[in-house]
Amino acid sequence: MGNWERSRELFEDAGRYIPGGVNSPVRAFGSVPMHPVFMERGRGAYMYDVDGNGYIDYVLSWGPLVLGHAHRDVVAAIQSRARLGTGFGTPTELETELVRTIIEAVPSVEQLRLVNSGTEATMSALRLARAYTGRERIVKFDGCYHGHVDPLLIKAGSGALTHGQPTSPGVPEATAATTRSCPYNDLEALEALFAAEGEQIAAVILEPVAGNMGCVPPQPGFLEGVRSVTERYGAVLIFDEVMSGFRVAWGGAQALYGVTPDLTCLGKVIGGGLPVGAFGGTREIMQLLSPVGPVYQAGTLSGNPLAVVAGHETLAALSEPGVYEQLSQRSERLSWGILRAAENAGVPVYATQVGSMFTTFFSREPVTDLAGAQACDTERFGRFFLELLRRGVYIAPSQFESGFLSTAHGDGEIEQTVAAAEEAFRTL
Ligand code: KE4
Repeated sequence: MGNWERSRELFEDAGRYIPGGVNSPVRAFGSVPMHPVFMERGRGAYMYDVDGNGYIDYVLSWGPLVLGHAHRDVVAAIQSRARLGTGFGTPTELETELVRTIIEAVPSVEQLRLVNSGTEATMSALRLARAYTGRERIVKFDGCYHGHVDPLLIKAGSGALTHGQPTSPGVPEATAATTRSCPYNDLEALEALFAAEGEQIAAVILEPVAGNMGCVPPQPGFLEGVRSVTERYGAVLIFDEVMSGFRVAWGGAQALYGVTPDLTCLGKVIGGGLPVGAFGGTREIMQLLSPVGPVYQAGTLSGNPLAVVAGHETLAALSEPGVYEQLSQRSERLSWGILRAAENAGVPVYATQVGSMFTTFFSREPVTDLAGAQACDTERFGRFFLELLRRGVYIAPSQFESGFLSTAHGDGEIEQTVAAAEEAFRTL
C-alpha cells in the first residue's frame, strides 16, 4: 500500500479545471500531508482507488451509505426505476411513500418537503422560522455546520473549520449581523443571549449530536435546556439531523434523547447515496410554504424518482429489527478497540460514539465543544490518517469530522481496523 501515482496525476489535472481539484472542500485532505485519493468503485464496507488500493471505508460518502457501497437492493431499485424515466417535473407516488415513511418514523414531523441537499433543507427551515415568528435573528452553535447557507457560515464546522474559514468571506455584513453563535453544550451562554435578545430571535438551529467538529454528543440536559428556552421565548427550535437522522436511531437523535423540535432537517441517509435533503415539522409551520402559504421554496429535481427510490430502499433495510442495535454495538467495539490501541501506544486520545457516528480526538481532555476540538493535535491526527491509509483503512481526512459505520462492516473489518490502528499509533 502506498502507491498513489494515478491519484496524484488526476489531482493535478483536476486542479486545472476545478477549484482545488475538488467539488467539495472536505475532499481536499486539508489537514493531511498528501493529495486526495481518487476512488473508482465501492462494494460493501470497501472502496477501491484508481491505483488499485482497497480501503475499509469509514467516510461512506460523508454519511449517506449506511448500508455500504453498491448495496444490491439500492442499485437494483435505481436501475429499474431509471428504465422508466429519471424524472417528470410532476408529483410521483414514490415521493409520497418516502415522505410517509419519514413522517411515521419521526413523530414531530407532521408534514415534510423533499429537496436536493442538506443545505437546501436548513436554508428553507430558517426562512420558514423567520416567516412564522416575524423575527430575523437566528442562533447557532460554534462548530456546528449546517451547509453553506449564508447566515449559517458563521463559526461553522466541517470543511469551513478544516480549511481555517469558520466564518466565510462573502457573507453580507447585514446577514452576518442577524446570526448569533454560542459554544455547544453551553446552556448558560444561550440563556444569557435570550435574556438580552430573546424577543428578536426567530430560531435556534443545532445538530442534536454535533458531527462537524468531530462527533460531540450533547451533555446531559443540554437539548432539554435548549428546548425549554426556545419555548419560553417563542423561538422555533430546528434540529439539523442531516447527519444524525436515521443514522443514530430510526427516529434520529430526537428519538434517542427524547427532545422534540419544531422543525427537523434531514439528508444523507434518506437519499441512500443520491442527492436528497428534506425539512419538516408541525403542520402549522409547514402550511406557510408555497403553494399553500406565502413562503417560497422550490427545486427542479426535488423528490426526483431515482434519489427517492434509493432512499426508500435504504430506509426499508434500516427498518428491519435489530439493525440499529448491531450498528451501535459494532461502532462501540470499534471505538473501544481504537481507544485501547492508543492507550497501549501511549498516545492520548478522547473517543466519542453515538450510534454509528464516532470520532477519535487527539486530545488529553474530553472534547465537548469547538474550543476542545480545536485544541486537538491535528498534526498528529494527519499522520495517523496517513498511516491508516497505508494500511487500507480510510477515515475522514480531518479531525473535525465524524466517522461512520455501515451494516456491511462486520467483525472482520473491525478487527482489521483495530490492528491497523495499533500499528499506526506506534509510529506516531
Ligand atoms: P449538504 O448540503 O452537504 O448535503 O448538507 C449540508 C449539511 C447540513 N447539516 C449537517 C449536520 C451536515 O453534516 C451537512 C453536511 N455534512 C458535510 C460533512 N461534514 C458534508 C460533506 C461535504 O461538505 O462535502
